[in-house]
Amino acid sequence: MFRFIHSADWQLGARFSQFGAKGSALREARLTTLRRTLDLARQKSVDAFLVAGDLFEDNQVDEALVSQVVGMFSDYHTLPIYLLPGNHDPFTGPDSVWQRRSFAKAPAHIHVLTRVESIDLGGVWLLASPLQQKLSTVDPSLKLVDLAASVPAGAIKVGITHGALAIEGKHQPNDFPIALNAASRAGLDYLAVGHWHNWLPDTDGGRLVMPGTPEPDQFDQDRSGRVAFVEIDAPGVAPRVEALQVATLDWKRLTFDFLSADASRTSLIHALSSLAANAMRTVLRVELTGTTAPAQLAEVRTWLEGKLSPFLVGQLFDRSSIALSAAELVDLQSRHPILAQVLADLDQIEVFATGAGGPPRPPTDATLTLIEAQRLLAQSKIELTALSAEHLTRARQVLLQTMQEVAP
Ligand SMILES: [Mn+2]
Repeated sequence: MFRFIHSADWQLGARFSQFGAKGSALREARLTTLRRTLDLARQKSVDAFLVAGDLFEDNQVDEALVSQVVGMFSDYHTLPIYLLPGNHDPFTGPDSVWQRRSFAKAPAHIHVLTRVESIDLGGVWLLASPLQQKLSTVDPSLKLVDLAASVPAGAIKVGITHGALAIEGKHQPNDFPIALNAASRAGLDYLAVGHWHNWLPDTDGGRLVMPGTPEPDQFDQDRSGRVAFVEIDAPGVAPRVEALQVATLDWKRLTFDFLSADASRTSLIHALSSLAANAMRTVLRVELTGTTAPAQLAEVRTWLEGKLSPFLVGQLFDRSSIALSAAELVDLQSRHPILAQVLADLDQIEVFATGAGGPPRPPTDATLTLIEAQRLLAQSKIELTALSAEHLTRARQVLLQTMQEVAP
């Protein structure tokens, strides 16, 4: 039996600059998670610890980080560790992170898979296809086909590589597209893949696994924060794969919608109190949506800022738009006559496109003709009839915000 941990996409050194000074807490969390995962590997006495690419955010990460990571791996001297260069940290030669002094001095149980090679782990073969560039249209698992044929038949064969899965419409052509049958095509018992940050289940009869990032880095990842714990009883026997939850931080997104402000406030109070116990481990974003008056927006912002302060990261993300009174609108239009004309043209386009006008407005000199509207839209390859009221509403919101932000 062969038992191992398969992880990928640690992206150590990722900056998280969108969170300002809090970014360092997120960087630190990744190291906490790595240490926890190595502890788990030791508790389970696994035969190997695999990183299927993108251990590092890029090849330019600080030497202090590289030294810290190699130092951490060094503490687990009974655990064979195999690190594969991915597209973020490709093995490009002397300038790659794998050529740093820390790796040159690393103890022998830390292996960097810098070339296409097969490694004998004692009746079990690890077959590696590392990345040596940031982009390629070639499937990196193709190199594993010949490699697998060159090792003794009747051995357990585990491949490791990095790239997108070649799922129609879900990958870029130059993002190392890996065939969905890459494991069975090469006769592998298991293919450890990294690249996408959500766990991708049930591919190639359960032999091809993408575990996702062990530490979430986006709000919409519902299947991240895991590593794969894999057991293979014998050659040709389906692997047992268990997702181990290892993440340190939880990313949550909540919404306050001004269209239903009272209900939003009630449900936010409820949601925030359920997150309170774990606040220092939560990266929280509250999105403001809908339309509201400036005074109400200010009141809600102040209220929310107080509620968000206990969280490790508490981010207000304002997607709401300002509802202006008729007097405010007249004032704005008089200060921005050209943009006011654009606003009137948008209203007119909505009449042409949908037969109905936008919101009532103080009268302007709407002079846009149907022919002119079609000519203007054609320049942007837009069919007048393809425009919906929602498109025009969005365009007006952007314009109104611009009018309020630019100096009169
Ligand atoms: Mn990647």
